[in-house]
This record gives sequence, C-alpha cells and structure tokens, in this order.
Amino acid sequence: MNKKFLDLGFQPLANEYLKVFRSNQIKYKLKIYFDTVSKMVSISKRIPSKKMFNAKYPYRSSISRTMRYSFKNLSAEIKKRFKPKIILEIGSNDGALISNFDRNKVIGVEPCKNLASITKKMKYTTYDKYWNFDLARKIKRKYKSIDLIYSANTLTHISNLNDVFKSINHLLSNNGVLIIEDPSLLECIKKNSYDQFYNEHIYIFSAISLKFLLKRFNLEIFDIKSLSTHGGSLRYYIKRCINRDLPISFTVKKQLKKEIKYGLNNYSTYSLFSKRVIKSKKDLLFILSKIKQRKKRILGYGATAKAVTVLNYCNIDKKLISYFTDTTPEKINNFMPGKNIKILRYNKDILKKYDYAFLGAWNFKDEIFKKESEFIKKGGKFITHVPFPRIINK
Ligand code: DWN
Repeated sequence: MNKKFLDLGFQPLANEYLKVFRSNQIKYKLKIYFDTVSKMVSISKRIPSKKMFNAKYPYRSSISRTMRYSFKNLSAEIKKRFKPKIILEIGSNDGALISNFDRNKVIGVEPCKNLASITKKMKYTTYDKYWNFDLARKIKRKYKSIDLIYSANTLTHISNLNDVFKSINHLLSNNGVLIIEDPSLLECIKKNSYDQFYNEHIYIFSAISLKFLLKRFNLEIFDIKSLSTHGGSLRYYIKRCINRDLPISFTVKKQLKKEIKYGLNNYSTYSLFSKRVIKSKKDLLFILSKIKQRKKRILGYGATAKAVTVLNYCNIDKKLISYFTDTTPEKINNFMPGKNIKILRYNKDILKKYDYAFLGAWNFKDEIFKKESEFIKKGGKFITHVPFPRIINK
C-alpha cells in the first residue's frame, strides 16, 4: 500500500529555467509516498519524460571537478575489476564517464539531444534515445550482449521500472555486471535533504527497495559502495542470481542492516522525517529573514534542481535571495524555476558584493569552500539547510 508522508506543495519542473520570469510557470503537486510492501519511496505525479529530458536539458555531469574525479576513479575500477569487452552507459549525459574509455569499447545512451551531440562530436557511439525495450532490442541486434551496464542518477528518473530492468535483462550477458548509483535514501532521510525530491527524481532507492525490485528480474546486489557524491549516494553492483562466480560481499548485508536499524522499512520513520522537514522550512525562513532585516545581501550558490525544491517549498524569492550564481552556461541569465531569482554567470569576484551565500549545491560544499576561501577569510558566511538550517564558515 502506498502511503503519503510528505507534501512539498506545487513545484515547477526542476530544470525548466526560463529566460523571462513568468509567475504562471506550470507547477505540479509534489507529494512523496512510501510503499509498505516494496518499501519503495516515490513521488506521486509522473511527468512525461519528454517534458523533462529533451534538447534543452541543462544539467552537465562534467561541470564539477568532484564528479569528473568520481567518474575517472570508477572507470579505472571497472577496467581493473571487471575487464569488460564492451560497456553501455544509460544516461551518458555529456560523457563524464564514457570519455574515460576507448571509443570502440563503450556505448552511450542519452535522450537529451543537446548532451548526446557532445559525445557524438567526441566520436563516441551515442544513441540519443530513451532507455526502453525497443532500444535494448536494437542494441542487442548489433552487439549481441553487453558485459557491463552502468547508470548513474538515471534509472530513478524513469517511471516504468519494470521496463527499465526488463530491457537491462535482455541485454546483459549471463556473467555481466550492472552498476547503478543514485542518492541514498538513508542519507537523504538522515540529512533531512527533502530537496532530493523533485519531479525528475521519481524514486529514491534504498538497498532494501532495490533488492525487492531486482528479485523479480532474477538479479541481485553483490556489492555496495558508499559515495559522498550528491549528498551521499550508493553504488550498487548487480549480477544475475545464476552467476555464482561473483561472491556476495559483506557490504550488502551491512547496508541492509543499517537501513533496517534506522527504520527505512517503517512508515513511522518517514512521518518523523516529514515533521523535521516542516521545521527545516520554518528555521531556514527565520535565518534568511533575520539576515535581510540587517540589510545584508544573500547570493544563492549553485542553481541546482535541489534548490528549486527548497525555494518553491519555502516560498523564497528575490526579496530574500537577490540572485543565484552558477557555472553552467545553459542556466546563466535565466530565472530559477518558479521564482523570480535571476542566475548570474559565476566569476571569482562575484561573492565580493555579498555577505552570505546560500548553498544550493550543498553536496559540493568541500569543493566550493576551497574555491571561496577568500570570501570566508574576509568574514563571508554560507547558509545551508542540510542537515538543519544554519550559518557556517567551515
Ligand atoms: O539526478 C540529477 C543530478 C545528478 O543532477 C538530476 N536530476 C539533476 C541534477 O541535480 P542538481 O541540479 O541538484 O545537481 P548538482 O550536481 O548538485 O548541481 C550542481 C550545480 O551547481 C550545477 O548547476 C553546477 C553548479 N556549481 C557551481 O555553479 N559552482 C557547482 C559547483 C561545484 C561550483 O563550484
């Protein structure tokens, strides 16, 4: 049974940055549910993929050093540990991962044509299509089977998980490995990062819910790694149940135990989380308005999809945060979805005019603090809402 635990109000598409602010930008109700049987956490309103992931999609994986580094490390691990002949990435974005492999060894799948064109230009085989059974069949006709399939921050964005895993099953070789990585539900709940919920994130996986789902496809998790990326992610290593060559690591049991101990399989955990989210909104608004009363200036740092959830849920507009700044060319000079806050091009002096910076990209705090050490040295402060709203300078 699906039980609602959180209502984040009306939210625009998280990556629909507008050139001209419109107060009537379309918004959708964002409610979050827990399935008491499968233990899956998901949002209720499903927006058609074409509306969200199209030729205007602005998010680029390569833009942050942290992500480039993470993908580089992973590709070295894949080569050494699994020695695959051919790799397929579902959601190859701008090539942050595939660019670490030889061109004849890797295939990208990326439905956002603006991003697919980047890897095509780099001469990487890229299917600019949505991941589905038709595409899996097409790829199978050409490549027979794939021995390593990888997908980061993509499968949770696809509504029909049955089709997702049926298609993977069709293509994965018998002793093949599927690696997926996504924000960890445990970290999200522990850190009160309700901003991981937006229309693109249809599901937030836990090891518990993923295990339940994979069983239907005769797949199982054989290893799990905790990552610091995206506020705390899990990398799941998956194989066919019939494949006995890959032993099941203790990390799987350990993660499942941790999640059960925290209560991820109980509705009550989510209703407590929901109460903390309501308090987080109140406390963040209190901090921002106190700063504004003192006539200080606040800049939003990192025009993330997550920040869109925060702004729209807490009803924060340019009276509280004057501008945002971001390094992504596609976001610059646009407005934060749903709010009249303009995004300025990042430059190294931008923070000089501000007293405080709200960490929209709190998941890159270390990278940002290193970059902005001058601002901090001169008394500048950051505001974050994770794990609870507060002002920080270290
Ligand atoms: O799953 C998703 C994740 C992986 O990426 C998507 N559905 C959408 C997107 O979510 P996000 O926008 O919350 O992701 P990030 O990676 O937290 O976005 C970081 C943003 O901050 C980018 O727009 C780049 C910007 N940034 C910046 O301006 N200066 C980042 C850093 C580190 C910086 O120094």
